[in-house]
Amino acid sequence: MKLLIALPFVLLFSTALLADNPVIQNLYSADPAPMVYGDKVYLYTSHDDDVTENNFFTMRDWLCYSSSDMVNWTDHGIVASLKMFNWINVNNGGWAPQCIERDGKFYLYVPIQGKGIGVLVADSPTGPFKDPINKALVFKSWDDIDPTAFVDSDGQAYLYWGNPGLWYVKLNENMTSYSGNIETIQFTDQSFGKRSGAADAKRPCTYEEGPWFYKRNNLYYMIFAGGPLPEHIGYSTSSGPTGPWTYKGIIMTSQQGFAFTNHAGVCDFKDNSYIFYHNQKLSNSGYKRSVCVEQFTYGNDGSIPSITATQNGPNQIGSLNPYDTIQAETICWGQGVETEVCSDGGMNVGNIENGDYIKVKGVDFGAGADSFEAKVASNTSGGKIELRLGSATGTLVGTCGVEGTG
Ligand code: FUB
Repeated sequence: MKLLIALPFVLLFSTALLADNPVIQNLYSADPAPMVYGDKVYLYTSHDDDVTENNFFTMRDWLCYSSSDMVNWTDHGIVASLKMFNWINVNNGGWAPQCIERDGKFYLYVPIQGKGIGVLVADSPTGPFKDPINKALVFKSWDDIDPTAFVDSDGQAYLYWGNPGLWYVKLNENMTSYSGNIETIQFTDQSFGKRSGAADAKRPCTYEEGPWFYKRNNLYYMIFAGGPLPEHIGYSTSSGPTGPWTYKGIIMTSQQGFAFTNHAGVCDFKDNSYIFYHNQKLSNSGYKRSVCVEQFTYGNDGSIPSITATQNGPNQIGSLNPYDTIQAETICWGQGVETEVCSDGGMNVGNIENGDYIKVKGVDFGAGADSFEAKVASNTSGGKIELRLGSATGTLVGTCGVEGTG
């Protein structure tokens, strides 16, 4: 566990139902893309900068988090950035990502707004990622954003993407090239929903952007952000990977998101189903969004119910074992702290000031604990970490003194 300590600070072991949404509190995250691998969900997100330039999206890199219980999330920091692409020279436009695994390699598909879709590859879900092709994987126009990839059971992989159109290619087995043409999905009210308000040739139905493509029980799903603005989340299904698509309705209404965009990622994990989305709850700005998650249950016919955005988020799966080494940057809810790259490797929690806290949820102390160890440094005169139960003013169960270490 690594903490850079400044002043008294509270580590909170919570059993109480405090807000767990948004999932990430120390920075702005958007466009969630979950990937289940091993016994964890990896959550890739885009990253809205704290400082918005030109009153538009200001996005330069992509983040990764992981969880084995859906409420405590470990911060893996920035795993990819625009700087990794030598064929562009831009400092903005890192929009909605998706990472998928194939044969032990991890492929991160990212749009670089206005420049096409790039692909990065790594040997682990958290990187290091590298650009294996040194060019855009696809590029037609501005419309090439929001990639979603899926490997079907017959081994054929697909990449869908687009705003305001929806296109796909068949990816080759290497996942970094494709065969055949870029195909265009034809929109009708029956396939992607009748648009309320003005429809035009470019936006004839509800589909706007943010496709999320997967198969479950032999039914193919296309989740998408629908218009008009503010966006809602809708979905269509098909019996085949390339359609024909049948519109199935709205999953999350536009009133649920409170941002002018929304963007969904869906996964099954440990027998539960989850939808990730984003809102502007922490900023009140559509350019400073935050990722949230809800649990849901599919209908027997594969339908997705209408989902309400909540503050509490999903139920915890199992409990957190405090006798394992827990990274400090494993957080259910944090206040005041920041995470950063640690000079010892990995990440650490820093910028800690008096009264800041981290909540970790559902900690199982078993028969009880005698001691607490932390790996710490302080460039002030030190401080103390207080361990409290239930809330930041809850029962004090331990105090860890920290010397100034320089
Ligand atoms: O995050 C930038 C853009 O906003 C995404 O590419 C869209 O899906 C929308 O969320």
